[in-house]
Amino acid sequence: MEGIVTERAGQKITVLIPEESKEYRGIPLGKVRKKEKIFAGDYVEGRVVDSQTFAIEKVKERKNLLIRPPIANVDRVVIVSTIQNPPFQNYLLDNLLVVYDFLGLETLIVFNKVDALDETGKEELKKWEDIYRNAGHKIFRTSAQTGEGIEELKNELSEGITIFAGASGVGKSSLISKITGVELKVGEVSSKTERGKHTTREVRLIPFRNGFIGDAPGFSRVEALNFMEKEEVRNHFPEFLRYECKFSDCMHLNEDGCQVREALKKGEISCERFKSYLKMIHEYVDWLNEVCS
Ligand SMILES: Nc1nc2c(ncn2[C@@H]2O[C@H](COP(=O)(O)OP(=O)(O)O)[C@@H](O)[C@H]2O)c(=O)[nH]1
Ligand SMILES: [Mg+2]
Ligand SMILES: [Zn+2]
Repeated sequence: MEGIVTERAGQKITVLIPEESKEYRGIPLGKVRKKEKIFAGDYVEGRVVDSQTFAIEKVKERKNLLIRPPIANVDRVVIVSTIQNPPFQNYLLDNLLVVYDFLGLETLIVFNKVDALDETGKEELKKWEDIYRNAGHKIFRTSAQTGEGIEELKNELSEGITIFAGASGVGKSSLISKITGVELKVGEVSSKTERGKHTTREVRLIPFRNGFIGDAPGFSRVEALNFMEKEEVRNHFPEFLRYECKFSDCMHLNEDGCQVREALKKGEISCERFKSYLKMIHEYVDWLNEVCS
């Protein structure tokens, strides 16, 4: 029989058998125990031993494994931000977009707490939505409080394993609770302040439609260069890929015939996004102030 690990907390492994819609305590058999670790998100094969126990005979090959918290076979990441309370951090969002795209995951951008925006906040939201939509990203506005935008978001999460990521306090746990109907701890302390106290945080995948949803840590900082080479970063700004520069290895800095720079001049690429790109790769260009005032 086939199952999926929905929870891994210390020695405790929970396996859901979708066929029966029932959860069992998973016990890895000797061969498995010696060979590999088991993580939430792992697809496993085995047999039901008694009404509470599932013997894990095999862990299927993982397509990926995210760390902190460890979750295997993630398909999609909902990156949650707010414009106000806490204030929007576009550099954090840009790093998360680059890193998850590099890892081969689908990314969705959610602006949450739209119920609580003042007039300035509403203007800001429009501005950033335009920027990310033009860059080619999928965007949702939501309120975990009023339910605005929740149905549209739900419809994107029907299959596969989805995790929610973003700064702490933006409403990740609130959104997951609203979507799945399963109560999660809201206002929980960020993983940063927790670090050291708990080395591995427990993860739980919550069944939703034909897929699963998991909470991820509140990142306060993520740097693309911790995951990839400097030359790789430009490949994960989808709007840059629309342009063909004179040199195929163009870093869009000071090269001749750089079409990304031309697109910036014409306003086709956002200066905010380009500034994030430069910051990510620790570069500076003299022409920036002239083009992006
Ligand atoms: N006004 C408003 N508050 C929200 C919304 N979503 C979450 N909150 C509040 O924001 C705080 C942090 O939420 P939480 O879900 O714990 O954020 P997390 O750290 O990203 O998991 C809590 O006090 C929530 O009640 C929303 O859509 N609107
Ligand atoms: Mg949370
Ligand atoms: Zn270029």
